[in-house]
Order: sequence, then structure tokens, then C-alpha cells
Amino acid sequence: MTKIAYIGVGSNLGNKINNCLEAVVRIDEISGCRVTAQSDFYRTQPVGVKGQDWYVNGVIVLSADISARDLLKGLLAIEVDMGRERKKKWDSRIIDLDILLFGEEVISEKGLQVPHPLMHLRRFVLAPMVSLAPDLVHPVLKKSMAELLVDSPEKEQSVVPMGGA
Ligand code: A4P
Ligand code: MG
Repeated sequence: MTKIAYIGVGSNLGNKINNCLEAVVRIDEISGCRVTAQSDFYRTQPVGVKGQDWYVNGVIVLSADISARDLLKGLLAIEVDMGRERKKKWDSRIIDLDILLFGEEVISEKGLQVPHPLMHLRRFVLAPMVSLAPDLVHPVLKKSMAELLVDSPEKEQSVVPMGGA
């Protein structure tokens, strides 16, 4: 059955906006996936790690005829192909692609957790999510994206639409 998936896209290394745009093109090329919408890209302050460069973040919407597991494989292959090196957790990255939501599926397996376990805490995810689907309900927390954004911590984090994306 076709699922609507939301993918978080982020980059804080190299030509960040181009990296994100290239990822969108490549995701559309994953067999069984079609990009149906995308948010603006946002210039966002790094969360969790001190001294990192700012990020470009956005969210894209997919129509997926493949499983979440196969989608993850496709996304990891794009990250590798685009030259992402995994050093330590939360290192600066050319591209980071996270499955935020996959229909209403709740998955908790080794190497795959959906909804993304931190999405409801992150303004750099929730701001673009609200621009796309404010009434969409988180399948575990049972709150809409708009409610989650209002409740989110780190209100001082700067998350600014870049426009024109
Ligand atoms: N994995 C499990 N569930 C998922 C999922 N739903 N989507 C596994 C994607 N991957 C998932 O991820 C490690 C493993 O998570 C994958 O191999 C996959 O099997 P990773 O991308 O290699 O590691 P990471 O990115 O360092 O860790 P993680 O947990 O993805 O970090 P985050 O959550 O991406 O956080 N500040 C701003 N402003 N913007 C950002 O984008 N990102 C981070 C990194 C920190 N601060 C940030 C941002
Ligand atoms: Mg990741």
C-alpha cells in the first residue's frame, strides 16, 4: 500500500543548499518513491553540539510504494554516494537524511525507529513540518505538528526560512 513519508534533510558542510537540493533529486530517483512536496529550506542554529557551523534543514514529502526498511537503505546509499563520512555521532555532515514519519507506522527495530525519536523536540524539524502539514497527528504522541511546535523546547533556537527554495 502506498504510504506518505516525511523525510528530514540537513546539511552543515560544503555547499549546504546545493547538497539538500541534490538529495531531493536523488530521493525522487529511488525506485518506488516520488517526491510530492517540499518545505522551504531553513537556516538553523546547531542543536546538541557546540561549535558546529549552522545547518540548512528542510522536510520533503514522499509517496512511497516500498517498505520503510527499503526507503532507509535508499537514503543511506544516497548519503554514502554524496560523500558523507561517518566519524563520530552528530559530526558535521554533507547530508543527513532521516525518516521522520512513514504513514502511521510505528517501528522500533535495530537501526530503524519511526517516528524519528527526536523529531517532536526539534524546531528545525517541526517548523518545516508545520508549514507542510500543521494538522498531521504524531502516531505515538497523538498531537498535531502545530501543537508539538508550540510545546517544543529550545524556543531561542534560530530557525529562519531561506526563501526561494
Ligand atoms: N536510524 C534509526 N532510525 C532512523 C530513521 N528514522 N531515519 C539509524 C534515519 N536513520 C535512522 O544515523 C545513525 C543510524 O540511525 C542510521 O544508520 C540508521 O540505521 P546517522 O545519520 O548515521 O547518525 P547521526 O545523524 O549522527 O545520528 P542521528 O541520530 O541521525 O542524528 P540526528 O538526529 O540526525 O542529529 N542541528 C540542526 N540545527 N540541524 C540538524 O539537522 N542534526 C543533528 C544530528 C544534530 N544537530 C542538528 C542537526
Ligand atoms: Mg541521521
